[in-house]
Amino acid sequence: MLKDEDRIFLNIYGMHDRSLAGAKKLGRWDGTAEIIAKGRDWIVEEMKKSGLRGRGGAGFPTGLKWSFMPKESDGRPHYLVVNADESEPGTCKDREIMRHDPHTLVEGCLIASFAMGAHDAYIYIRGEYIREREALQRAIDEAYDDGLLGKNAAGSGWDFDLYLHHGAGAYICGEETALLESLEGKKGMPRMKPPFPAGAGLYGCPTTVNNVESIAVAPTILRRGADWFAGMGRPNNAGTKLFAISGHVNRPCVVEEEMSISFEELIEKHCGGIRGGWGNLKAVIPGGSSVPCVRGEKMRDAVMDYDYLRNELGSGLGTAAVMVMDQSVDMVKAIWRLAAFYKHESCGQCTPCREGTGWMMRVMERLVKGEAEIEEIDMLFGVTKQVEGHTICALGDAAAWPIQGLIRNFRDEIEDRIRAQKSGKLSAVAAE
Ligand code: L3W
Ligand code: SF4
Repeated sequence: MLKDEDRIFLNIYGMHDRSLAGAKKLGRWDGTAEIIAKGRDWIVEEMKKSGLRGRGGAGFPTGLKWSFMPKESDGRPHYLVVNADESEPGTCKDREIMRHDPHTLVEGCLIASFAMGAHDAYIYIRGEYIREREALQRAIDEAYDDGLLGKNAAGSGWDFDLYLHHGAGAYICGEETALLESLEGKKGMPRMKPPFPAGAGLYGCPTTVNNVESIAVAPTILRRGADWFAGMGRPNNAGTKLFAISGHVNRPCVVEEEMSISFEELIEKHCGGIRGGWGNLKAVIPGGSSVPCVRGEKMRDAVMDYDYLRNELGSGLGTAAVMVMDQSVDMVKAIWRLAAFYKHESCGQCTPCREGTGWMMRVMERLVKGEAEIEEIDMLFGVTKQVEGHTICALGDAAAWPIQGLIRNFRDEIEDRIRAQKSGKLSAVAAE
């Protein structure tokens, strides 16, 4: 359980003044120049030692990613790009940072950019985030007025400019290379990797793309030390994490907790328990809509971190958007809705995803109506396997995994539905 003194995000829900003056009282921008004076190598090594894994969904080690940026300049500028296109269904944690604690991010951008030799950084913010854009722009303007950005930023000797770019509301622009395309003024379509952005990213230049939370925690890690951060959570799952808990809990919330907290403790301590009690828990999607659902009874003792959810439950921590579903939820319909989402958001450039998402959605539609044959369940599973791992970007996997989770965990519900339809017992409401 996270101790109060170990919290990084001190202004979730905006209980304090979020202006620069208020942020400074909370310790933001404290000794930024001193951190930078320790040099690029020290910062990157410290980030590696902290064990921070990327908070955007994939959990790739942040310090390692920073180390991929070329040490020497070959004449091309380096860029940091912050992925603030928070669009994963269920995910609303970065929103809290940008609305109420924006200086954690702005300070993080300066330090991270210095560590990667970047004099410019872009924050790409989701189209729907109007208030967040305004709050963030205010923070950027304040930082310029105070000499924290611009020439000799924060007295560090490093010249640094930070730009905010407002997206137009497409889920796929959260995929890092689609985001770069969009930032360049093109249609947001993912690029083939490799090359990874560190080799050829924005305008073909060395670029690191990091999630908002990953960048926003960096200044505190560097102030308090890698060992402090690494001392929280289980090995390989270090630190604190923002969890966004929605659905059938008594008090949905965004909360910072220690990584590897148990699901039960997370829900009891911060959400007032499951609606109707633990016996009423049916399923949980623990990491945003792209990870498979898990049956409720398996979740109670679950450890909320990357390795446990993946290795023990076949799911994932993803963005730590924890969606809780009680017995009132029709699982087949819920996953059909996600299938429709991915079909809508597919950019269409690769065949398995373009055709597969439509195909999977249509079969899911027939399953909702109970109009399919039982054998089609295995066929649908087979199609998800044809899509998974055969596409340019992770959207194909993201479309396949929720359906795989449904079939693995709630096959009985699908079969019951087909049988009920055949015997004329499927209610009109269930099938609509
Ligand atoms: C250099 C290598 N760089 C990997 C970098 C790569 C990227 C990061 C992770 O998808 C997942 C997705 C969603 N040399 C490298 C390398 N990198 N190998 O590491 O890469 P990757 O491909 O594992 O994942 P990704 O494409 O970044 C992200 C899942 O997250 N997700 C949520 C997404 C939604 C949001 C949101 O709304 N905020 O993030 C939830 O599960 O499905 O699997 O930077 O370049 N050899
Ligand atoms: Fe586009 Fe889907 Fe291919 Fe990703 S997997 S590039 S979203 S068609």
